[in-house]
Amino acid sequence: TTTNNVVEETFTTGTDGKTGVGKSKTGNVILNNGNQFSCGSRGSSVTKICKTCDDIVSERWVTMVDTPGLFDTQKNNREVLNEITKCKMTAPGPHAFLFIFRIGRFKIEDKCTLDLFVKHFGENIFKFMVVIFTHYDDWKRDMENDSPTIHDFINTLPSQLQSIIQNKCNNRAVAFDNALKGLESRSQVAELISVIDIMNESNRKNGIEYYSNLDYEKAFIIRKKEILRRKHLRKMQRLEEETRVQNLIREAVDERVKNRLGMEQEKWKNK
Ligand SMILES: Nc1nc2c(ncn2[C@@H]2O[C@H](COP(=O)(O)OP(=O)(O)OP(=O)(O)O)[C@@H](O)[C@H]2O)c(=O)[nH]1
Ligand SMILES: [Mg+2]
Repeated sequence: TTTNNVVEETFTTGTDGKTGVGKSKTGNVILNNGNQFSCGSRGSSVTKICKTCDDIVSERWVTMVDTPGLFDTQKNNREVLNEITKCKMTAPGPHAFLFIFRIGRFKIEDKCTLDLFVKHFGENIFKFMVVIFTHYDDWKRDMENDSPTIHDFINTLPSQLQSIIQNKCNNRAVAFDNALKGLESRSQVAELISVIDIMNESNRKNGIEYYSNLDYEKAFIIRKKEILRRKHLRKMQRLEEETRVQNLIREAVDERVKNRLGMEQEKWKNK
């Protein structure tokens, strides 16, 4: 809402996803202010560190964080997730996570990207997640039907991802054609902002404002517990293996001693 030209509403959001899917370009399109975030069609990952930029979009301040992508061509996923965390967890916390996929054939790496992200930030992240499918222009070109919707595309995805979008993200998915200009481009941004508004409104009703440090700490504890559980499991497996080998040795020794004794007894009997 605006009162006397003062923008009251404000929110922080960021682009996340695999490298090269169009995160930075989408950030630029949302902010409508040119090339704040470097993007490009290159053979290796473009965005290396997070960058924050803000502007008025649909009558509110939007702070946008552009992040590097997972499966970066040089950095490992742990380094990328740490870089995203450093930037995302600046107070108070993001109101939305824009998880970006490139429209097209869904690959194992796409699923891994989402899994890694959710493992790192915890299941609570779904409350703030909106999925954006970029390269909508490619999809439109390929379709015979004149006006395919993004939900037509979602119906073609593997059922696991369909279910995540429909159930965990409450069907919050928007298509972006980042090649569009002018009004057409702004109308897709307005659609996204209205999806975020509805999400924020519903979160506020449940007493949640943004993804907080507490959400992150909860996820951190779950991750640590999982690491400890796996370590414990490996230790138990090692112990079991050691005991099994020791028993085998003992059995073999017992067998040899028994045979030896038998032979000695035979010798005595025959004397
Ligand atoms: N035609 C078309 N091109 C797009 C679209 N979205 C992004 N691109 C192009 O895809 C290329 C990669 O986009 P980036 O925004 O750099 O991708 P990124 O996810 O930020 O990549 P990294 O920073 O390397 O992880 C650029 O050349 C963009 O112009 C889209 O919707 N349609
Ligand atoms: Mg980028």
